[in-house]
Amino acid sequence: MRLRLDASTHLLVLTGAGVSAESGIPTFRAGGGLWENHPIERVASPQGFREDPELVWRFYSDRRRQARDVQPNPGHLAVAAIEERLGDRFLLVTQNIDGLHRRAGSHRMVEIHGSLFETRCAHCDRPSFADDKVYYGADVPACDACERKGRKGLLRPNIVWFGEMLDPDHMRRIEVFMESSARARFVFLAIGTSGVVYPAAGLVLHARAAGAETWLVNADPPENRSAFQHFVQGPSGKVLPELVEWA
Ligand code: BV8
Repeated sequence: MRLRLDASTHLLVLTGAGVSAESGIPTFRAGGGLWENHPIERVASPQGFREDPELVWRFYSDRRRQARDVQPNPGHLAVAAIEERLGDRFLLVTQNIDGLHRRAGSHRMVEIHGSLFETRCAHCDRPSFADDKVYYGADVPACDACERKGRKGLLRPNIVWFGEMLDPDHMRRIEVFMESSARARFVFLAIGTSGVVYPAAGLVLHARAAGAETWLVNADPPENRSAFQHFVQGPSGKVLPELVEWA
């Protein structure tokens, strides 16, 4: 089954960990997934960070090192090539924090769960900053802006943890794109996501309400499979380069 696109199509793409699997980054919920050696709440939640910031920095340092050492795969490149053709009628929303879409050439992108290669302070509102350092052992990085004010502030990855709100500007950008697409031919394409984590997993329903034709490319049927009109089963690195038929 092929997805027909033409220059007037508005396309919203949502990706999850599955699109990075063929680059060698383990997904979250597959066997041997990232979280199997750590309970979620211990490494991807504010309380986990409060209780054991060293463990959390070791977990994310491992992921920084891993993401740095792998390459984007043909699935990432195919998504960037579609953006090239559609321009401002395209928006990519990714749940992934690994930076591989950006390295594959994606620009019109919202990283709704944050970025592995950015750090911010857990206590003050200093802007987040680019950071690819890996922190191991007891040296949990401290915020120098807090120190200058005589306060203690710990740095943390600029990532959205469970129980934390997503960036309202990100959600607004997605909403505006959906509104502007409602009057055109609007396609929503999800790739490599288990449809478990909200609000990302609910985007397909908002897109349908805005009149979108809904497509899913996934290795196996996910939780919210029934929300999609079209389901192409297979690895995204193989399916995506052949999926689109340009009119
Ligand atoms: C929020 C950053 C308001 C960290 C992540 C009870 C019911 C419903 C919702 C909730 C609930 N209790 C709490 C909630 C809300 C919660 C939530 O949804 N929990 C779930 C677990 C039930 N959501 C939140 O907390 C969000 N915030 O709602 O704020 C609020 C506030 C307070 C209280 C309540 C609400 C914040 C969510 C963000 C969490 N942060 N990431 C990090 O990355 O370390 S989520 C994390 O999961 C990643 O971002 C990941 O991307 C995301 C989703 O997972 P997937 O990407 O889908 O990956 P997964 O492994 O699951 O699936 C991969 C898929 O790919 C599989 O289907 C597989 O078959 C497929 N695949 C594999 N290989 C391939 C492939 N497909 C194609 N090709 C291949 N080669």
